[in-house]
Amino acid sequence: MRESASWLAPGRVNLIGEHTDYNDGFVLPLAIEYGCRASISPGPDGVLRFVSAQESDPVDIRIPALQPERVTGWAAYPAGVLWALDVDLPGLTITVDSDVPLGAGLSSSAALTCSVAGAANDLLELGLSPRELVAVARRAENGFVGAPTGGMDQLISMLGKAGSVLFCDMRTLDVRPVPFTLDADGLALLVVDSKAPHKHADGEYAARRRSCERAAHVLGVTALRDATLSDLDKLATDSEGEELVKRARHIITENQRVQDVVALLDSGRVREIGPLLTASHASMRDDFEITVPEVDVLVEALLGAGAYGARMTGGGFGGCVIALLDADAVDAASRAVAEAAGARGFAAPHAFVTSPAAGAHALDGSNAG
Ligand code: GAF
Repeated sequence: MRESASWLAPGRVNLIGEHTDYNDGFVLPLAIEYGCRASISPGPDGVLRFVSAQESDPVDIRIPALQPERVTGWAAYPAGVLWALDVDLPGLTITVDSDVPLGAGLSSSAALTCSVAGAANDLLELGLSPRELVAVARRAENGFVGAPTGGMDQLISMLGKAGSVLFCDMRTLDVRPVPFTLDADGLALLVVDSKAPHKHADGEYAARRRSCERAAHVLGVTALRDATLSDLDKLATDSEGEELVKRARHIITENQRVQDVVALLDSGRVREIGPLLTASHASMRDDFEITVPEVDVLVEALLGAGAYGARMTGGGFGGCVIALLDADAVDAASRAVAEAAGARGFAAPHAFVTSPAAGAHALDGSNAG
């Protein structure tokens, strides 16, 4: 075992492809410059000690108690990673410090799990590949924390590339970086955190997943990735027909939009992706029903301020909106969202420009030993 190991893993925004990951579909996320730094070193005998710069008290877990559903709160995420490694563990101290805004839909949890997975892999000299670490981080969230999420967030946090969005096939887990350097075109990607409270987000996420699985089952396909618009009539006869048609229509059209955006980016026609981003938002609002008034208002304000396209990003029910716009329109757009939210009595949004950052990596100076 080494003396210590430290990793940094980023949060993400998703350019397009929402709720398609657990339908074996396509996503196009980018890592952002906010991330979580995890340092791990040998700790007290038989104990895993979790310390967070964002929490007042450390959490101690005796190693035999490292079992799904026995750990709650923020420490369940890093604890889940150590559980998912499935190795005999010594006592360890795990220290984390994150600047990914919490509850904003920017994947603070993947930043946490991926940074801990990387640091633990180095400290314990396990030799796992980045892809194996993605699987560990995902197992932590699905199998230990109990969140039925789809895998996009861990994939981009671990494999993100500076200057590129990552085109991911969530069936094969093949990924391809697609250059996304907006500066050169005088463009910017603006992220606006609605600060809307996440109401019932966990239950609604699980409900959307169940509807998609049911729709796939009714159609006799492995996942909605395999369905087409001409299949929708077959869903209409199910007892939940109206809802299944809407949910499936979002997934089918969203998978197509991701591929259309990739084709446009590949041919350098960046501004032309705007209408596809906005169509994605309409589909999430009207068919998948995962937006809330706080984010719909922001999208309208951004389009009114001249954005080429705008959409909610992430799991939904609050969180962030992204917009593609001219770099010199950023200030006016930021003022427009503040005014629009204020006029409706919503929380003051927080806007920042982002660009694709690097994925998870070891930090210099760690791994001594
Ligand atoms: C959340 C989940 F964690 C992802 O797996 C994905 O489903 C996303 O919501 C929606 O696209 O971030």
